[in-house]
Amino acid sequence: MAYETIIVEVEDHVATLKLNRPDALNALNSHLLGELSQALAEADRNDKVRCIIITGSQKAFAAGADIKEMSEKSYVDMLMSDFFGSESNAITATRKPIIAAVSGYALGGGCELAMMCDFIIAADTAKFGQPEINLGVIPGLGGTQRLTRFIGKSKAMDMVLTGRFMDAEEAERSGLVSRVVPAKSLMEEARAAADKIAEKSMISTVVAKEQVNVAYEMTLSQGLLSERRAFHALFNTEDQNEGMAAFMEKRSAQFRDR
Ligand code: CO8
Repeated sequence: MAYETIIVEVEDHVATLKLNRPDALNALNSHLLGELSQALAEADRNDKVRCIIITGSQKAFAAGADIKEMSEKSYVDMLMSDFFGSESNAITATRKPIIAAVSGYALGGGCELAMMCDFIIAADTAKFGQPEINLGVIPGLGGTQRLTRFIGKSKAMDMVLTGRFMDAEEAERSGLVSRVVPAKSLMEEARAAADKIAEKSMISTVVAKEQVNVAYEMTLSQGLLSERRAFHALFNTEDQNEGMAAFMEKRSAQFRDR
């Protein structure tokens, strides 16, 4: 399907979704987030796709929600449309792994979109921030919640209350991103990570993603039980037989998602 605000490329087992509003530094408006949700749902349904990358341009992953779109809205408009509610739910409902490949600005909703992905690979040019306080509002897509879980209260308060930007090195040191790579090799590194993920059994990949996310929603004892039961259940798959047999036979596993 053709989109206006994102470019979708499926190559081998990886779908790359590139945010494409260059004149607005990829600001997230309803149209873009609607298309992104649709493209993610499509990638989730496509049996060929085993991993997804969301990226932006060199200058901006996304410089936030579109301030021009929001500026005229009233409380009632926001409430009654549940502004960006269904789109953000659709993004986090994606079952396949999503890597955010971030170069340049990831601000406000852009930083929050990156945090909705499963992990973030940052170019050394990346800048993260929650500057909504400068607009007289607060983060609305997870910046007070996910960011606090990622980097802890003190740094999250610092970012959210001052609106300052964090560079890639600080973001890695703080646990916001999983790795920092030179800007010129960002897509190559993201692609290599996606290819690695694509080699695994899709069954254990989907279950692993679910279980890491369980850690954000449950107590430790509930989470550990959930993980153990999911682990037990994987012993009902051909891919578990194959993975363990391949180890013992000193060959690489040929997973068939069964
Ligand atoms: N929204 C709309 N347009 C934008 C945005 C944005 N967030 N960011 C940049 N643009 C536009 C600019 O207006 C400009 O367009 P034009 O040429 O037509 O004036 C173009 O992109 C280029 O931007 P700049 O000229 O400003 O580029 P600079 O290199 O000088 O500056 C910055 C880059 C520092 C990134 C600067 O553009 C900036 O500060 N942008 C705004 C950052 C920001 O405040 N982001 C937070 C937005 S609010 C938000 O994200 C809330 C999310 C929660 C939603 C909740 C739903 C429930």
